[in-house]
Amino acid sequence: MNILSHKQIEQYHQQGYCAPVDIMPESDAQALRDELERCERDYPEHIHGKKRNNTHHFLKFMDNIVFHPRVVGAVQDILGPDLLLYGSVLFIKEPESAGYVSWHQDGIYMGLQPLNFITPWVALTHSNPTNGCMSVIPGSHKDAIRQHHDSFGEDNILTRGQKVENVNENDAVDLILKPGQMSLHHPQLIHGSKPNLSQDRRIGIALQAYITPDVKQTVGKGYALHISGEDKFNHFQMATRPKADANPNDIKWRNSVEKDWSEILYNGAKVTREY
Ligand SMILES: O=C(O)CCC(=O)C(=O)O
Repeated sequence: MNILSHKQIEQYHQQGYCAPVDIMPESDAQALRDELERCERDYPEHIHGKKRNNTHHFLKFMDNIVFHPRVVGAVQDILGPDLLLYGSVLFIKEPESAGYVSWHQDGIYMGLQPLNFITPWVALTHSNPTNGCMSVIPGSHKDAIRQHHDSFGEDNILTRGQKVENVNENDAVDLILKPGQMSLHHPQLIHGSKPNLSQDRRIGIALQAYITPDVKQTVGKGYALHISGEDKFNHFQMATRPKADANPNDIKWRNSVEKDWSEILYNGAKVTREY
C-alpha cells in the first residue's frame, strides 16, 4: 500500500514502534470524537468506563476506523496483504483522572501465537505527556517476553495490572500525537502511560490487533474480523460487519466475544474485576 515511508518501516523494525503516522485531518478526528460521544450518550449500557472493548462489532464509526485505508495500508506495509482484526479497545482517560497503564508487553496476555501482530493506536484528541500519552521503551521488542506480575492496581487501566519490573524510565520515549495521527507498536514492545492531568479527555483507539491469519488463539475461543486478502487457516470464528449502530444481533455477538475475552485476559489470574 506504501502508506509508510522506508524510514517509518525501518523505525518499526529497529525501535518496535512507528509514530506519528498521519491518518486523517484533525477535523475528521474531531467528527469521530463527536460520533463516539454521541454513542456514549445513546448506548450507555453498551459503552461506558468498564465496557470499552470491541465496539467495532456494533458501531459504524468504529467499523469505518477499522477499515480506514490508511490504517489498514500502514499495517499491510509491515505484515503483508492478508489481515484479520482480533479486537479493539477505546483507551479513554477522563480529565484530571488517575488512570494509568503499567509497563507491559501486549504479547503476554492475548493468548495469540505466533506474535505476528501490530497494534495501531489512533488519536482522536491530542495525546502528550500532560494528558498521559503512551510512552515506549525503544528497542525493547527485540528482547523476549519478560516476566510480568499482576498488580491489580485500582487505577490501572489494564485488566489485571500486568507489569514488567525494572524498566529504565530514562529510556522512555513519549509518543506525542495530534488528533488524526496514529502510532503502531510491536507485541513485544514495552509501553505504558501516566495519568491525564489535563482538563480534557484523552481518547485513543487501539486496534488490538491486526494479525496475520496464521496466528492462533491458544487460550479459549478466538474471534476475528476479516480485513483484507486471504485466510487459508480458518483459525478464528469470523465476525460480520455492522450495517447500522447497535443492532441487537451485533450486540449479542459483541457480548459473547467479551465473555470469551474475559476468560482469556484473566486466564490464571487470582483476582478479576467487572468486565
Ligand atoms: O492508551 C494507553 O495509554 C495505553 C495503550 C496500550 O497499552 C495499548 O494500546 O496497547
